[in-house]
Amino acid sequence: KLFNTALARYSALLVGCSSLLVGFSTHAEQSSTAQKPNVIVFYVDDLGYGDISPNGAKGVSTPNLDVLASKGVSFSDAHSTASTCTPSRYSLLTGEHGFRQNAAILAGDAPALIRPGKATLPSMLQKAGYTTGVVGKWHLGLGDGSVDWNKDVKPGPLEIGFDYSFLLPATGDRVPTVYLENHSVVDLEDTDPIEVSYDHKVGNRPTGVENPELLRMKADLQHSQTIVNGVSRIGSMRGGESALWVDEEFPDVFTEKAVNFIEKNKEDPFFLFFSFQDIHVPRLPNERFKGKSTMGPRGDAIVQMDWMVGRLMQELTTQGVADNTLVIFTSDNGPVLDDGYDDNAAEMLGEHTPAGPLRGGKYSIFEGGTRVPMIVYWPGKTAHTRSNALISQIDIYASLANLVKQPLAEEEAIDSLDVMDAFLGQTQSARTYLLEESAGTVALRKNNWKYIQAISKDKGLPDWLGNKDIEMGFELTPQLFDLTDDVNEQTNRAGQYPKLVNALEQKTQQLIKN
Ligand code: NG6
Ligand code: CA
Repeated sequence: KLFNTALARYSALLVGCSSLLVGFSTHAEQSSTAQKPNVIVFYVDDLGYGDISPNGAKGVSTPNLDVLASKGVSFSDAHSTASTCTPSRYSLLTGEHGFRQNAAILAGDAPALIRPGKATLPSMLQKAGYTTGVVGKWHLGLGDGSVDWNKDVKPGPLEIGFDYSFLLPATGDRVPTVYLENHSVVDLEDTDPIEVSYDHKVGNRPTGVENPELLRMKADLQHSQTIVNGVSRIGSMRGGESALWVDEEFPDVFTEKAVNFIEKNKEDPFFLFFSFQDIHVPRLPNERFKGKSTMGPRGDAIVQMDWMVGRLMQELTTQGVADNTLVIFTSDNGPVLDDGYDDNAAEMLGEHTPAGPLRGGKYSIFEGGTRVPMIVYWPGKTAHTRSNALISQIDIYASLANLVKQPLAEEEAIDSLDVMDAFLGQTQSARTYLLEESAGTVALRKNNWKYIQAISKDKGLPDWLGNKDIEMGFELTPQLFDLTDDVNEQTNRAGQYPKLVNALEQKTQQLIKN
């Protein structure tokens, strides 16, 4: 297992050397001469492959991403590891598949999933001399089991490698609906302590179930508990009135925190994980973005997200660090229209296809679940190109480690490969094999083959997804697609290629074991 990983890292290194021989300047060469670059990961929530202009969006325009794509590398086959948030984020930050830790969508009061002592992308960068920060959505759990929001909330990001954190603790649709800066809830008053529960009602704030007349947006049953800012949420919360967030302020609050972080750390190399609430539900864009797309709140949230990217890119220039900053823009999973609130996302779609040419989306094991937008830009270092390299966010860890010359321990980032040359657009070859995950089910890409494991009989759709328009892609028999001429995964060729199915099943099992 370890040998394989080492071998893969070594061969990726050889690719780097050979490109050096033919006269490319590689990252290895650059980092010995240049200062270590700042790194920003823009991590959008639930943004589909087709949701941005560079990938053909119709109902919305994203001018700031157009600029990024016109200068950097824009990928057509880049993946999150999973089709939901928590496992994807887990993989990005640990270089390890979510299923190794049974990572599933977490409640808003779940304990920290990445435990102190675990090597992480930010802790690796800290060792390499970086100052590290996370701003935005977390959704990786906090605390040790029964988190007390009125005391120091830990362990959290600061215990696993971040020097600074400003968080939305779980998701926009989950309580507690407060910001957490480092260990403390922002603007909390001692006289009004917070209590959160995911199994019974606490306090007497109105709920969506009891007072639907107070709602600005209709919601399904799971999203019909405590009402905050006119929107019912998942989970129950009392107290913390002075600390409650206002959803419409997210774009300004989060960009301001990020601006401050950049300003404070511009002299040293920094790593910023900028994790959007957009375009997750509830979609409540700021007034100035309302009506800026033809698709209602979901499209307007995309415009807002694009503005935030532009705002921070501009700040890099203002602070004089743009030329030395490596920017990675991507999403945690594919798109979803109805995710619990009635905001007309499906009705207002028009010609727009959120997953582009792909089948499925968020929650799905089809390509639309994990194949997401990715743009990488590092002035003067990235090629200006579109790349069809098969690439995974899980590889950011080992690739950056090599870039900053930080050796990895044997048990560190075990699923991560150094494919920095592919990230920089210097080669179009990255992975041969890539695992995709959805609710514990896995699929394997081998180049353009896509193999989806059969699910066992007892494992059907999770109840709460049953009545939604979501194609999970789960079948009781194996599925095999040839994406070369069937990127929409329509024709199951498993019956035609039994030997290949068998080989891909063996390979899947081997990779899962690692
Ligand atoms: C689901 C929620 C959904 C969303 C998702 C997490 C229900 C019915 N649905 O459980 O609305 O919050 O969790 O999304 O409760 S993710 O992008 O963070 O994975
Ligand atoms: Ca998500």
